[in-house]
Amino acid sequence: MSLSAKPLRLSTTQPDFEAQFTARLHWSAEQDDAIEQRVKDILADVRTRGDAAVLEYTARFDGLAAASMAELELTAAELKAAFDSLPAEQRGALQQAAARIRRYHEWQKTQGGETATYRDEDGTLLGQKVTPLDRVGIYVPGGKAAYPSSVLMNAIPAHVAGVGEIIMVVPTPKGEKNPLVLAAAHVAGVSRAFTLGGAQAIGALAYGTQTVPKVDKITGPGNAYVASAKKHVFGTVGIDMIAGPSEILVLADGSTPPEWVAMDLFSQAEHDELAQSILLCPDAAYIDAVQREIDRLLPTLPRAEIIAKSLNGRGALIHTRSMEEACDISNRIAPEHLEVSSRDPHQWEPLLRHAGAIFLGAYTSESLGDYCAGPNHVLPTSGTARFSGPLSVYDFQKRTSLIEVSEAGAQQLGRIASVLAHGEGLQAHARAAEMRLR
Ligand code: HSO
Ligand code: ZN
Repeated sequence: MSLSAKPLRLSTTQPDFEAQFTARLHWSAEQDDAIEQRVKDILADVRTRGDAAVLEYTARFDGLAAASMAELELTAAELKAAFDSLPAEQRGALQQAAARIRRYHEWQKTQGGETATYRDEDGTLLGQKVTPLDRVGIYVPGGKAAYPSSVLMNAIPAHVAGVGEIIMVVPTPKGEKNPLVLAAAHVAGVSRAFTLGGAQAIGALAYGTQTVPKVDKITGPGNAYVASAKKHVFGTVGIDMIAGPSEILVLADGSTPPEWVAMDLFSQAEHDELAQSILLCPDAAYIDAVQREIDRLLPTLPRAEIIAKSLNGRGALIHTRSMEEACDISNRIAPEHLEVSSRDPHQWEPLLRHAGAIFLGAYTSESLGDYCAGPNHVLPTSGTARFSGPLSVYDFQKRTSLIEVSEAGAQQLGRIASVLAHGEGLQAHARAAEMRLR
């Protein structure tokens, strides 16, 4: 079988561009009512029966029979042993990646992640106190999407934020553990870990069981069941976001070797048949060159089949009138990852407003960001970068307002509050303010 990958070729000058472009972008998480109902049932069952329910679902769905929850807990010694068992090269790479991710998030914490106050002229103190969450749960997918890098990207910001306890859950169908995932948990400072997955794991974290402690927030990606369960428990606990398939948009001026761009498009396509890779470029000959590299390189990749499905179904190579127009289109897409593959990326960066992460210049392959540049790789997808940003230390903290009104301040504020309270018909409010007037 010979595979081929032909992303949809479009030009912004063609008359039906808008229609074609919109159709290609369209993606919505299929709302499967059957899944919804099963998830609700599982959550309700875990809530009432706790460990017993979790054990039953784990045996049924993961083929992992355990007599007690203790058997499903990964001890700190086991995580460390997994780390020690790795080849030195992998241990080193995990540690170096972790150190860079930690450094970045430590810096991030100094950028608005700390308690701060100011005083009015009359001595009134105002500000916000920042405190970490007590306990968070991190969901790590199993199977084909088991990413040790995602363990680092979720657990390290939590650790840096000062979260007291980090509980990791990871499905291990048939009990097959992924040593790199366990090792990453060791490196990232996970407090406790369980071989649990699916809606039952989300339920255990959200409601707590006899063995699994109840957390305050759950982060991390998962399949349709996990996504649905996270939506249902939101409100009982916090959640990070609901992640869709991975996306990359490359904005190219034609100065980067086309094979680099082709491989970058592949790098997100290989995640998922539904992943989206798009090239925007004002140079038609360069787009031809990228397509030639796609043809040449595709057969060399083990995941060629997934890549081909992703590129044929959702990929696009778009010829634009100019780099400025390419920036406009990129803003409309609001991609998860945006590479500015240009000789002068800083010329274009100010025009780019919506993206999960922007990778500047030919050397900044998106894959470096996935593993070790330092910023978080958990990013908003499906256009949600219009209103949200990367997972961060701020997701593992909360803010509490601080207010200390001085005697002088109470005179001025008391008059304002009194007027507004009377206006709202709230006598006790008004008098509480008035009593403090001299
Ligand atoms: N690109 C993915 C993250 C990842 N890539 C993990 C490789 N491993 C997030 O969109
Ligand atoms: Zn990736």
